[in-house]
Amino acid sequence: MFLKNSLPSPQVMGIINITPDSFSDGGHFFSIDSALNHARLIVEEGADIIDIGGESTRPGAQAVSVQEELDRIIPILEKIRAEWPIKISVDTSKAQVMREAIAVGADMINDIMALRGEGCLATVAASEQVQICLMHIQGEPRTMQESPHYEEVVGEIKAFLLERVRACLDMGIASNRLLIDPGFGFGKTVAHNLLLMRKLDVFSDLGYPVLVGLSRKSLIGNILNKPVTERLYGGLALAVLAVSKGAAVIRTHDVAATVDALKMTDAVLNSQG
Ligand code: 7PM
Repeated sequence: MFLKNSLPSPQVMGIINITPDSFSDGGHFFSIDSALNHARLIVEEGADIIDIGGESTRPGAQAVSVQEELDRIIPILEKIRAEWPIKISVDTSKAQVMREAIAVGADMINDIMALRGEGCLATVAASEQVQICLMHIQGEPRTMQESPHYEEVVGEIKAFLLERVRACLDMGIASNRLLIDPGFGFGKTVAHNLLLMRKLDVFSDLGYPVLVGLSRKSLIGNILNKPVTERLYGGLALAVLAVSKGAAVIRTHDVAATVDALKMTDAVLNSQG
């Protein structure tokens, strides 16, 4: 039955850990088995999308070579693709990684640099289907938290995302392949993050699905004064708020809890009468 005013149900994107293999020495080997076990859990817990990343975006993190990123991502992507019918997102800012991930069946590219890297726009444009999440970041991961500054944070991030959307459309990428993301924690103070959450409807009103990543972030740690292991409840509160302001996809480490929280939220938002 057609439900008047019903919105698409929010989707959950589960983050897969690709952790250094504890049996190797220099942290160059990544355990495929532990990544696949984690993928199975994410699927069983009801995620709609699984996000695979091979490069840490942590402030101060070492850059990873193209080959190393490929070695971490591609075998795991191929095995997930063969085993489960879940949508697969690849977290990368490198054109070559995008190209090879698309070739082995990635459904989405999640690029914290919003396709500003060399050859990235053309690579995504060359594929007919792949979706692309355009995220805002101020600065670069290594230094982004040193002194975030905006005159008007919501307007500046909106203008940035619209400029990246325009760049995609100009390359011939269909508008229904695009998602946008204000990039919580990426060159933002706590005050910036709180304002972005309060005004999240500004982004969902642009007409592109909004993806948000809030899971375990320092925004939560800062308000609750809790370490990263104790940020689930705070993260669920933010996920519910984000969906009530129109977010379409929640990126999270905690899939089972987020699926329940969003089913409940969706039942209320889409209830009739
Ligand atoms: C250190 C700093 C480690 C930041 C991990 C992170 C997002 C993302 C990430 C997001 C999209 C994290 C982040 N966050 N992709 N990748 N949106 N689209 O906490 O907010 O997971 S990495």
